[in-house]
Amino acid sequence: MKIDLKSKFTGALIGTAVGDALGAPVEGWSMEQVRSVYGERKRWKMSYGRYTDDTELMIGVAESLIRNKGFNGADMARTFVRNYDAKRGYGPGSAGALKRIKEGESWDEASKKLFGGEGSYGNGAAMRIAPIGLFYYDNADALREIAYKSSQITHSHDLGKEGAALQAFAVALAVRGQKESMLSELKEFTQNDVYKEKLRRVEALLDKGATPKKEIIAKLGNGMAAFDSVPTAIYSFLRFDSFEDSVIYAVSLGGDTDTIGAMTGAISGAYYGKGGIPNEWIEQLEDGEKGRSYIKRLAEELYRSKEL
Ligand code: R7I
Ligand code: MG
Ligand code: MG
Repeated sequence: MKIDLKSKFTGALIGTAVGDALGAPVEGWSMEQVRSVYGERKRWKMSYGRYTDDTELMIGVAESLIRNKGFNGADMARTFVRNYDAKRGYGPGSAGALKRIKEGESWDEASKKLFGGEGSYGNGAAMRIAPIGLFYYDNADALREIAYKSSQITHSHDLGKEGAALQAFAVALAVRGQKESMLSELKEFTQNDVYKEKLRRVEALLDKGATPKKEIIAKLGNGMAAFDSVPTAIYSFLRFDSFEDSVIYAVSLGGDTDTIGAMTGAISGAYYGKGGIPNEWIEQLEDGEKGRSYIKRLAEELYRSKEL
């Protein structure tokens, strides 16, 4: 079945928000604690519906790409600063970089001072990257370059940037309908040994089929580091045949649930389109000033800016 491109753009952005909102109430919880909230049922009810920093930053990426008809680092950084709402629960590194930018430091310098000058390898650049995966879905070189540059605003560590590029490329491949060949394409795309090893593990685990969640967590990770969460999202997408099953699985692993949910939701939404996302979840999403209606409009504008 051919899913139209506009629906895929909407699916990726709304999918990010849905995964984020499902994971938000249980972020940092163990697998067992998550089960105690959502239960063993196959269908999950979204009770909360508010998104976190993951989606707020994703919105900023989309807004800036649309306004500039492509990447503009200073504008994207300013947009993050303008949209910043501490109640959405930002990672300390991202919050620190945005504060420095607000105080006048340049967009591509502020993040370098984090973590003793190492820069952050958190998943904060990857979790917001869906609009870049969409905008550059047909150009892998531009996608890599812009994924790295957009990461630099908050994440200057190579592992933070590579995780963002990998997540962006997974979204791009999903837009192109490449699920079967996704893993081999990703393995070829990544330039980093840490991610190459993680992708080898993803492949071995997929070949193995049903595997205890504890083993998935041990081998792929469920934490806030990009290399402990981006491969987990890719696995969660590839392992199942629907948006719903993939995102429920991602959140059920516990740990950084909103973020692994958001990233799995982005890839799955880009693959199945908006129609693949359960309506009850979309309707439960907040719909204030920058809620679900706004996110849908952003996806449509991003799609139009791509078509022009
Ligand atoms: O990556 P970031 O924006 O965090 C995103 C997370 C998501 O779960 C969101 O939902 C939100 O809850 O926050 O924020 P960072 O602080 O840059 O990175 C996340 C964490 O990764 C840090 O707080 C550190 O624990 C760890 N980390 C590092 N630790 C040591 N050395 C990241 N980089 C380093 C490092 O270089
Ligand atoms: Mg969050
Ligand atoms: Mg998180």
